[in-house]
Amino acid sequence: MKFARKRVTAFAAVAVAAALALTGCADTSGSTGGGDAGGSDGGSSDNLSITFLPKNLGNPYFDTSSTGGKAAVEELGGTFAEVGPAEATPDAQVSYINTATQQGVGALVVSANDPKAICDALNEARDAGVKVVTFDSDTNPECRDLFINQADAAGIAKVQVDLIAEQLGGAGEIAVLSASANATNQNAWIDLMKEYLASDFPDITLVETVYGDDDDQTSFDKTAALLQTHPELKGIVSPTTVGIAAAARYLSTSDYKGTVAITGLGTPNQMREYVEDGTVTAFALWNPEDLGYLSAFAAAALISGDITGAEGDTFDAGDLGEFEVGADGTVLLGEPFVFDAENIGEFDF
Ligand code: RAM
Repeated sequence: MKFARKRVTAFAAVAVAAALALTGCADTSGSTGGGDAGGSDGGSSDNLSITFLPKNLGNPYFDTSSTGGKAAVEELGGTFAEVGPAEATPDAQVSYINTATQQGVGALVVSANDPKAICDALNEARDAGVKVVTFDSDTNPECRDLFINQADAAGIAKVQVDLIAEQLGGAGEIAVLSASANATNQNAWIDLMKEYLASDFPDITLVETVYGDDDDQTSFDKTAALLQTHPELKGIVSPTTVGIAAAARYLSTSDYKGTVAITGLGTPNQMREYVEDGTVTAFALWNPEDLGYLSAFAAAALISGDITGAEGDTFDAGDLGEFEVGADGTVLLGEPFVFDAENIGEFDF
């Protein structure tokens, strides 16, 4: 697989993420204060204080995206911070947005738990001169300057359906174990999965979608409940790195191991043991470190006034090269990648 940034950075990413997890702290290296904030109407500024706000803290996926973001901000000579709530609930990010606005950060880089719930806070931030970049999970477009999309939503839906269809032999009952009920990214992918299932896999029935809230224990318990409620269940698709790891852990020590398939979106480091013990055949993802790195470069380009977020704007993203803003203020990182027993040993994130 050709992830655009050097793999060695992914190794470093894991070490930092592990250290953050151990201390239980957000990385606030570099203060987020001050600076002459420019306007969101295309004004320019040299206030390269960039704050990342993931859906929640304690998720290795976001630890890795923040590692990429931090590397980019440091490369640009700015100050990086990461803040966020413990739980991925719709409005839990509002207070963090308000604080960052009061601090006068140059940009906020946000993965939204809800497309609407944080909009007022984000627009107040923008009115105060903060550039707003969403990444991973978007808000409604009118609440941000840019959305950095990890991969085309239809492609993310397709790869997961293709994987479960292959693992099931094209027929049987499946369920979806998602993140939180309002998550923009998972809901978009699930809608597209349903369309693709209906058009291409008439013998696969999606019997239920449940929500583990991107919480490990909730996801684990929801997996157990699904298997109890649906005795004919043949597979689970979990389009969240938290959900798929919790479901695989449940299956790995249960009688369902090897008979109920689990696939979806996972990080190689969290899924490795379940691939090695035969619980999991294959799953997909992109490189979250690249996603964070690209998002930080996009934020910096907005802050400096190099771009406004208009379609056709181009900006430099360091090791990743040049990117162009597409329709609806969206920048696309790349394509999802499938991990399996053959290649998982090559990845460390
Ligand atoms: C979880 C989060 C994130 C999603 C990944 C695949 O880490 O829900 O938003 O993109 O899974």
